[in-house]
Amino acid sequence: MKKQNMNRDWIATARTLSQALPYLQRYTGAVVVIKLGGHAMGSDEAMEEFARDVVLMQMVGINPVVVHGGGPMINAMLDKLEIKSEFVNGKRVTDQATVEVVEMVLSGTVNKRIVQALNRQGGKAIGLSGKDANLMVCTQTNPDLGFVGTPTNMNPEVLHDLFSKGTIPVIAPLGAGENGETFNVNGDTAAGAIAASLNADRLLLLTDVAGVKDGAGDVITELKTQQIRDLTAEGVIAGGMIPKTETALNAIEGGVRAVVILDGRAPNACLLELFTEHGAGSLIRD
Ligand code: X2W
Repeated sequence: MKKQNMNRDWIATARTLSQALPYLQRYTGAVVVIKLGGHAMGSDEAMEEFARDVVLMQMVGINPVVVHGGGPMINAMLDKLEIKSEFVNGKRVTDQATVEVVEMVLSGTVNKRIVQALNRQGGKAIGLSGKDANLMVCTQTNPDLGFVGTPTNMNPEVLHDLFSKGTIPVIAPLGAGENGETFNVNGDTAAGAIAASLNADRLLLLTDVAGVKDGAGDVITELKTQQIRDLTAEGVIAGGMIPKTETALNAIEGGVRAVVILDGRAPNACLLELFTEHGAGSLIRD
């Protein structure tokens, strides 16, 4: 009995792989930018699973780029150091002391955790931030926010070099200022700007909600950009979803083919989205 069940499992696995063929063909050579938010980063097991999915993407011919956040990890370190921090419209007010902690946590701990997880799964990942090779040059967003940056000049050549070597870039959302400043960039904003600079085929925004919800609270699986604008005007899209949908609209305007907002804590979220008919979360396109 047990043996028969096991056979059935293996047959299902083989069928799943076979059914993935059209999707694998569709995405060969595609650039997929994955934003991994701090809230979507779970246990070591969840990180291992995420890493396995990204390495698999690379093995089947996709060029994945991971852009990460780490807001909760920055909060924990600021608390430890007794540095107070507040958010205005979803952006952390960032003074000199804060930006040093942001860089230490994002480029240090968080970035290297992801790099190591990918490498442990057999990938070849390299960690960098927007400062490396002037990937993301920023100007100050608003003097009231201190060292918070808006990406103004993207130099993605280094990413193409890494793709050609089969390397997976893992990017911390810090930007270089024209005068040598370090800018703290919202992770979604950075992912959108990087995806646009690469004319990415997909930007996957992994978060801790299932997707964009309608008035009844059900996830909308596919939306046009105009629907996003309408639902925002009606107040259906509100709160923490607004920075995500704004990122999606800007990315699409900047040349990204489609953006997906999905729950990064769901098992194999990225694979489900890319390689099955079912998809995951909310797909937004023009
Ligand atoms: C963010 C950068 C990290 C981030 C911050 O300081 O928290 C700004 O707010 P999540 O995990 O994606 O939220 N930067 C300007 O965006 O992390």
